[in-house]
Amino acid sequence: MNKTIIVSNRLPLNISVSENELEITPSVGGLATGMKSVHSEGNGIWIGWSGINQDELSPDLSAKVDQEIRNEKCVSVSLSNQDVEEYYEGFSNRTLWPLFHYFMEYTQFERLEWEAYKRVNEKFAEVVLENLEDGDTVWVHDYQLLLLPQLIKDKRPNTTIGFFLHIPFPSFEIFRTFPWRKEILTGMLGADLLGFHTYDYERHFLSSVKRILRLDVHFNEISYHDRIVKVDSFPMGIDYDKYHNAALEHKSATKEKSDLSKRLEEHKIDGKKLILSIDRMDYTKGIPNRIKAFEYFLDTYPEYKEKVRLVMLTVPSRSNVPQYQKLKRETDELVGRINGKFASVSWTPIWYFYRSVPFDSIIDLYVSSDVALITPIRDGMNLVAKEYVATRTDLSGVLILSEMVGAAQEMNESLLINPNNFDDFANHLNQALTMPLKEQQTRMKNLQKRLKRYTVEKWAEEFFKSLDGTKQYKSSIAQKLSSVHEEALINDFHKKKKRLVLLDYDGTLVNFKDNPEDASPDEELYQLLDNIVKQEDTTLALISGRDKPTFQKWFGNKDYNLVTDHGVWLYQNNNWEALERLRTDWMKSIRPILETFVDRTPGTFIETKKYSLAWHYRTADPELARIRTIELNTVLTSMIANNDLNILKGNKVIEIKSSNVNKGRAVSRLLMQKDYDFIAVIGDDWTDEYMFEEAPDSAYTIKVGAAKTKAKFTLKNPDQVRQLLQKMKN
Ligand code: GDG
Repeated sequence: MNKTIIVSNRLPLNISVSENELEITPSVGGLATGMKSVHSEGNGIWIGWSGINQDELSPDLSAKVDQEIRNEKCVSVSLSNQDVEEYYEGFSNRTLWPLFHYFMEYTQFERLEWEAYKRVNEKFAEVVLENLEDGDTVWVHDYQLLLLPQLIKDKRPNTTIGFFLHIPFPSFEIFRTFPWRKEILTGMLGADLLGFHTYDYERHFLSSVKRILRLDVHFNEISYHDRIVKVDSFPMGIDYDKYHNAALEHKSATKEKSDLSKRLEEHKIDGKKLILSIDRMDYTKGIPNRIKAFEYFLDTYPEYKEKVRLVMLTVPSRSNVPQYQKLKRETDELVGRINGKFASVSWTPIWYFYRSVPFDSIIDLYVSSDVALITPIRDGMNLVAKEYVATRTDLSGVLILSEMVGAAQEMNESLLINPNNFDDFANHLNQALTMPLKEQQTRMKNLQKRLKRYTVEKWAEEFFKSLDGTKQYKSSIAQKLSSVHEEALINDFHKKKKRLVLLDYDGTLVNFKDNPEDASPDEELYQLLDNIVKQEDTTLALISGRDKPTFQKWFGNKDYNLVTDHGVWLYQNNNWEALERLRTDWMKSIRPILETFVDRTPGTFIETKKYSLAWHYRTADPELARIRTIELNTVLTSMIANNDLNILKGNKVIEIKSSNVNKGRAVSRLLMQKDYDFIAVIGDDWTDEYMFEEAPDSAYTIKVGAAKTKAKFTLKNPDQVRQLLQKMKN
């Protein structure tokens, strides 16, 4: 039975070992909850690091740990202290975490740690591969494992792989600074589906893919070699019922009040109000900023002195990393200073806890607080905001939420603020504290409605549905030219007596270059083509959008048939013949238009061919080029109506030429010359689709690259085409 393998840096288990005694408790975090149904289904497993260094345990105890982990349907990846130091605390938390959260000043680029990151991702890949069977699906989580999807895909190309990033994906301007940006992107592209919390992160990722890897992106699909990678947003939810029911129970008469709950209630007498914040002690969460803004609030609205209190729960995190130690000191000092500034005999403005508390205490805090103040500087999603809303069983309470967190995209009914604007901060806090109950309830009701529907289980389910959908791509794009097909093609080629081989040039026989003149044929290519054409009864035709002079220069002394300018000219038996009668008088009115586009779009240029004009935008900024191509298309469409012209959209080029010319017409002319019994057609471009259409059913039609095509088969790139031609040698 096919299974699902979940992979994350940490296993969803808490393991403690003391005096040779072992205690394992399943973790109750959001991710573990969301994955519960996926994980428990069939023989699904979860792969990750156990959080302890098993090398330091006795062999007996280590084996016992492994066994206990297995009992929980988990498999551990063993990490040494050095791995943890360099890959986890180092590259993950001192490079990726700050960079992806826009904290460039905290980001360090250490080659040694990058090497460790690669090494540990490979360790994870090894364990995944050991446990992977045909038909299994793999779902990889988060920024510690960005290279893992490709490492798995390389070894097991048929495995369906999903990846979800729990933190933001930064804008291109930030991501481009990263020394190993290409490796990270290609690592992620090993997945069939890439999920982000919000559309903005998805958009940033696609922008980097376009700009850095220069790949084609259609809406949210990336053509990558012979695959299509889908990118989408899936905002992670919470286990709504768990929080809601815990809050109901908290309020039930039978439940005995906890000490914390009693203390919180004591504070609320005489209509005093509690404001709550809960976060890990992390610089992304904006803790010092929040304290300073609270000070500004008390200065601006002094009437709230002795009337409100900020309860701040900060949970210790990554305390080995220097920036976190500094943050802790800064927070301690700020709380001390502000409490000192405002405190009276009976009141301190901030209650500050630096510790982790049990789940019940979290519920106590949520239930007792009138306002939740969730103001990170940057946060992938933020589940605390959602949990607070879920616990408001009487619909009272106000959520103040930073615009910079993923959750802000779907929690419009909260009071959204820019946490760096202290006036905004103070005014909204005042608004929250004076908000009529009716308005609180209306807002809370709408917030709850969405959270109830889009729970963490639903999130996992939606991701899986979409991941399953990517399997259809594999069947909807033409099938890869497998070794079986290849063998059939070659055998057929050698057997038949009237053979025709039709080949496009750019993107098919040679890779694209920034400047088309640089993509001239190399010695290997001449050899390969010569080897085909010198076989008896074989016609070889190169069919290209290139112009006649260029092909004359490159291939004029060869025995190949040449079709240039997309089908205008045919070269056979040392003779050029015009297949179409073409006008060029339109060029003088179209060229100035193209020139304005060149002026306004850096990196683009006009190529003048005998019968056509081509606007190339391969090296332009892809986002700008996308806008300009739509613009140009609109302008040209209105211009050409009376001119009998055609606009061809090629690979990063728009070409304008007399209408009715296309490669297909040239192909049908060649097909009429002889009763061919073997026909192979290979091309990569949109314009080559005309050739595939014209070819008879019995032909071997091959598209280079991944895209929807009329061809029967695909090959990845010009290298693979050359390997095929090599095998067609006599
Ligand atoms: C990353 C992304 C994204 C906190 N203190 C205690 C405690 N908690 C629980 C909360 C909540 C969770 O921890 C924190 O979740 P967040 O989403 O706020 O933040 P990160 O840990 O930074 O998580 C984040 C998330 O991944 C999911 O994709 O939302 O943006 O940074 O559930 O309730 N729980 C207990 N005691 C505590 O002291 N029991």
